[in-house]
Amino acid sequence: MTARLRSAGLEDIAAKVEARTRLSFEDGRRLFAAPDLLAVAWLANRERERRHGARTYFNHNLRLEATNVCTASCLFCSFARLKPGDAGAYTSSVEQVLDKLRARAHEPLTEVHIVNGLHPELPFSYYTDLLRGLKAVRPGIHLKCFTAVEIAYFAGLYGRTDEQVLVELRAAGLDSLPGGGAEIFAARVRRKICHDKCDGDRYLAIHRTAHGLGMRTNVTMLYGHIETPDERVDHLLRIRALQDDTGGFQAFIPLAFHPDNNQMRKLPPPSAGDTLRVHAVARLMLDNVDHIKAYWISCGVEVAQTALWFGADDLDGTVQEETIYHMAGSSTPTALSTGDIERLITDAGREPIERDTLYNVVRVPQLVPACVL
Ligand code: V47
Repeated sequence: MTARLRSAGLEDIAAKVEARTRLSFEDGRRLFAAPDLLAVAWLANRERERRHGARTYFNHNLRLEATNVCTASCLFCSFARLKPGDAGAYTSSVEQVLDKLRARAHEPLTEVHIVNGLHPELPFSYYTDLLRGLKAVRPGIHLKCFTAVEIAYFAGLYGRTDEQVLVELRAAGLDSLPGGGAEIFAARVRRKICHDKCDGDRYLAIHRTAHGLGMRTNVTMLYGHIETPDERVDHLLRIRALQDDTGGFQAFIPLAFHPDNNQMRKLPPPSAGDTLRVHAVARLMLDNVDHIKAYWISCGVEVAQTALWFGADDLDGTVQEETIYHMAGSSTPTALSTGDIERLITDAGREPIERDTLYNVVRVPQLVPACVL
């Protein structure tokens, strides 16, 4: 591989990775530009295996979106409806959301992941009742709910600080924050694609506050639209800088832009090659984040499976109900069983580990690859 890395012009970066020397902005830029994708992958995979060996994580989770009413008008969003009463707008009652969890009483779920629109009329008690209700239905369940963008919106709407919002939601049962809403931190991009929601600094400040309160969070990057490679690297370095201070991020999740039914529908979706490269570069640049997640709903099942050799060590989970990506054109199933995920991982030559949200091991499935059956 040394000769190949040399001819790919990546020998110095390989030496840094080997010596565990932190990669620079310029290194990130070169990794995005290097034509030899498999050389980049090789470096990322070595780093992935150094941290996790063949272990590949997934969880048994349930994804819910309680309302799609959203005052923000993000150009990439196919899910949101501006006002209650607009065609296709819905807001579930707390009981309707709880019923979705009750209906899965027989499933060994460990996590509920909720992301909503920014609804202008619901009372704060809707969210605290929701959390309390979910915990009453399944006391042991981990509630990973509300993006930093939602937390910022709650603070403005209900006249609280970000910290007060987090403290009150936590008292009602919130356990961690999902990574949604990060998009691209660069102000140039945010002004164009999501001008009316919180900026990158506020997103990161809310994660910092959550970490300070002892909560773990995830962080994402929406790629493959109008961002430049430099803006991707900038995004990764801002995450790395916060992680140096707090250590509170558990996983980084690249999110592939889906163009159907939104205002950026003229753009093509990112290619498989670009998707695999983003996972690989993230693994190399984010030297202080433990997990790189290939969210199969976003990058597709086959590419997610391949990403397990491009730096990713996690596939997210069973999901079960998903609308954000399917309204934007995702052609994946909306759910996978734990058996499906275990088989995908094993067939990729990796070792499935069922985890909980905090990466505690729940179960180590025993499977053999289909090719030896
Ligand atoms: O915030 C919206 C993105 C996010 C589109 O924390 C789109 O474990 C692509 O954050 N094309 C929600 N992306 C999903 C999310 C997430 C997913 C999986 C795991 C975790 C985690 C978090 O989806 C939004 C936005 O960035 N999004 N529309 C679209 N058309």
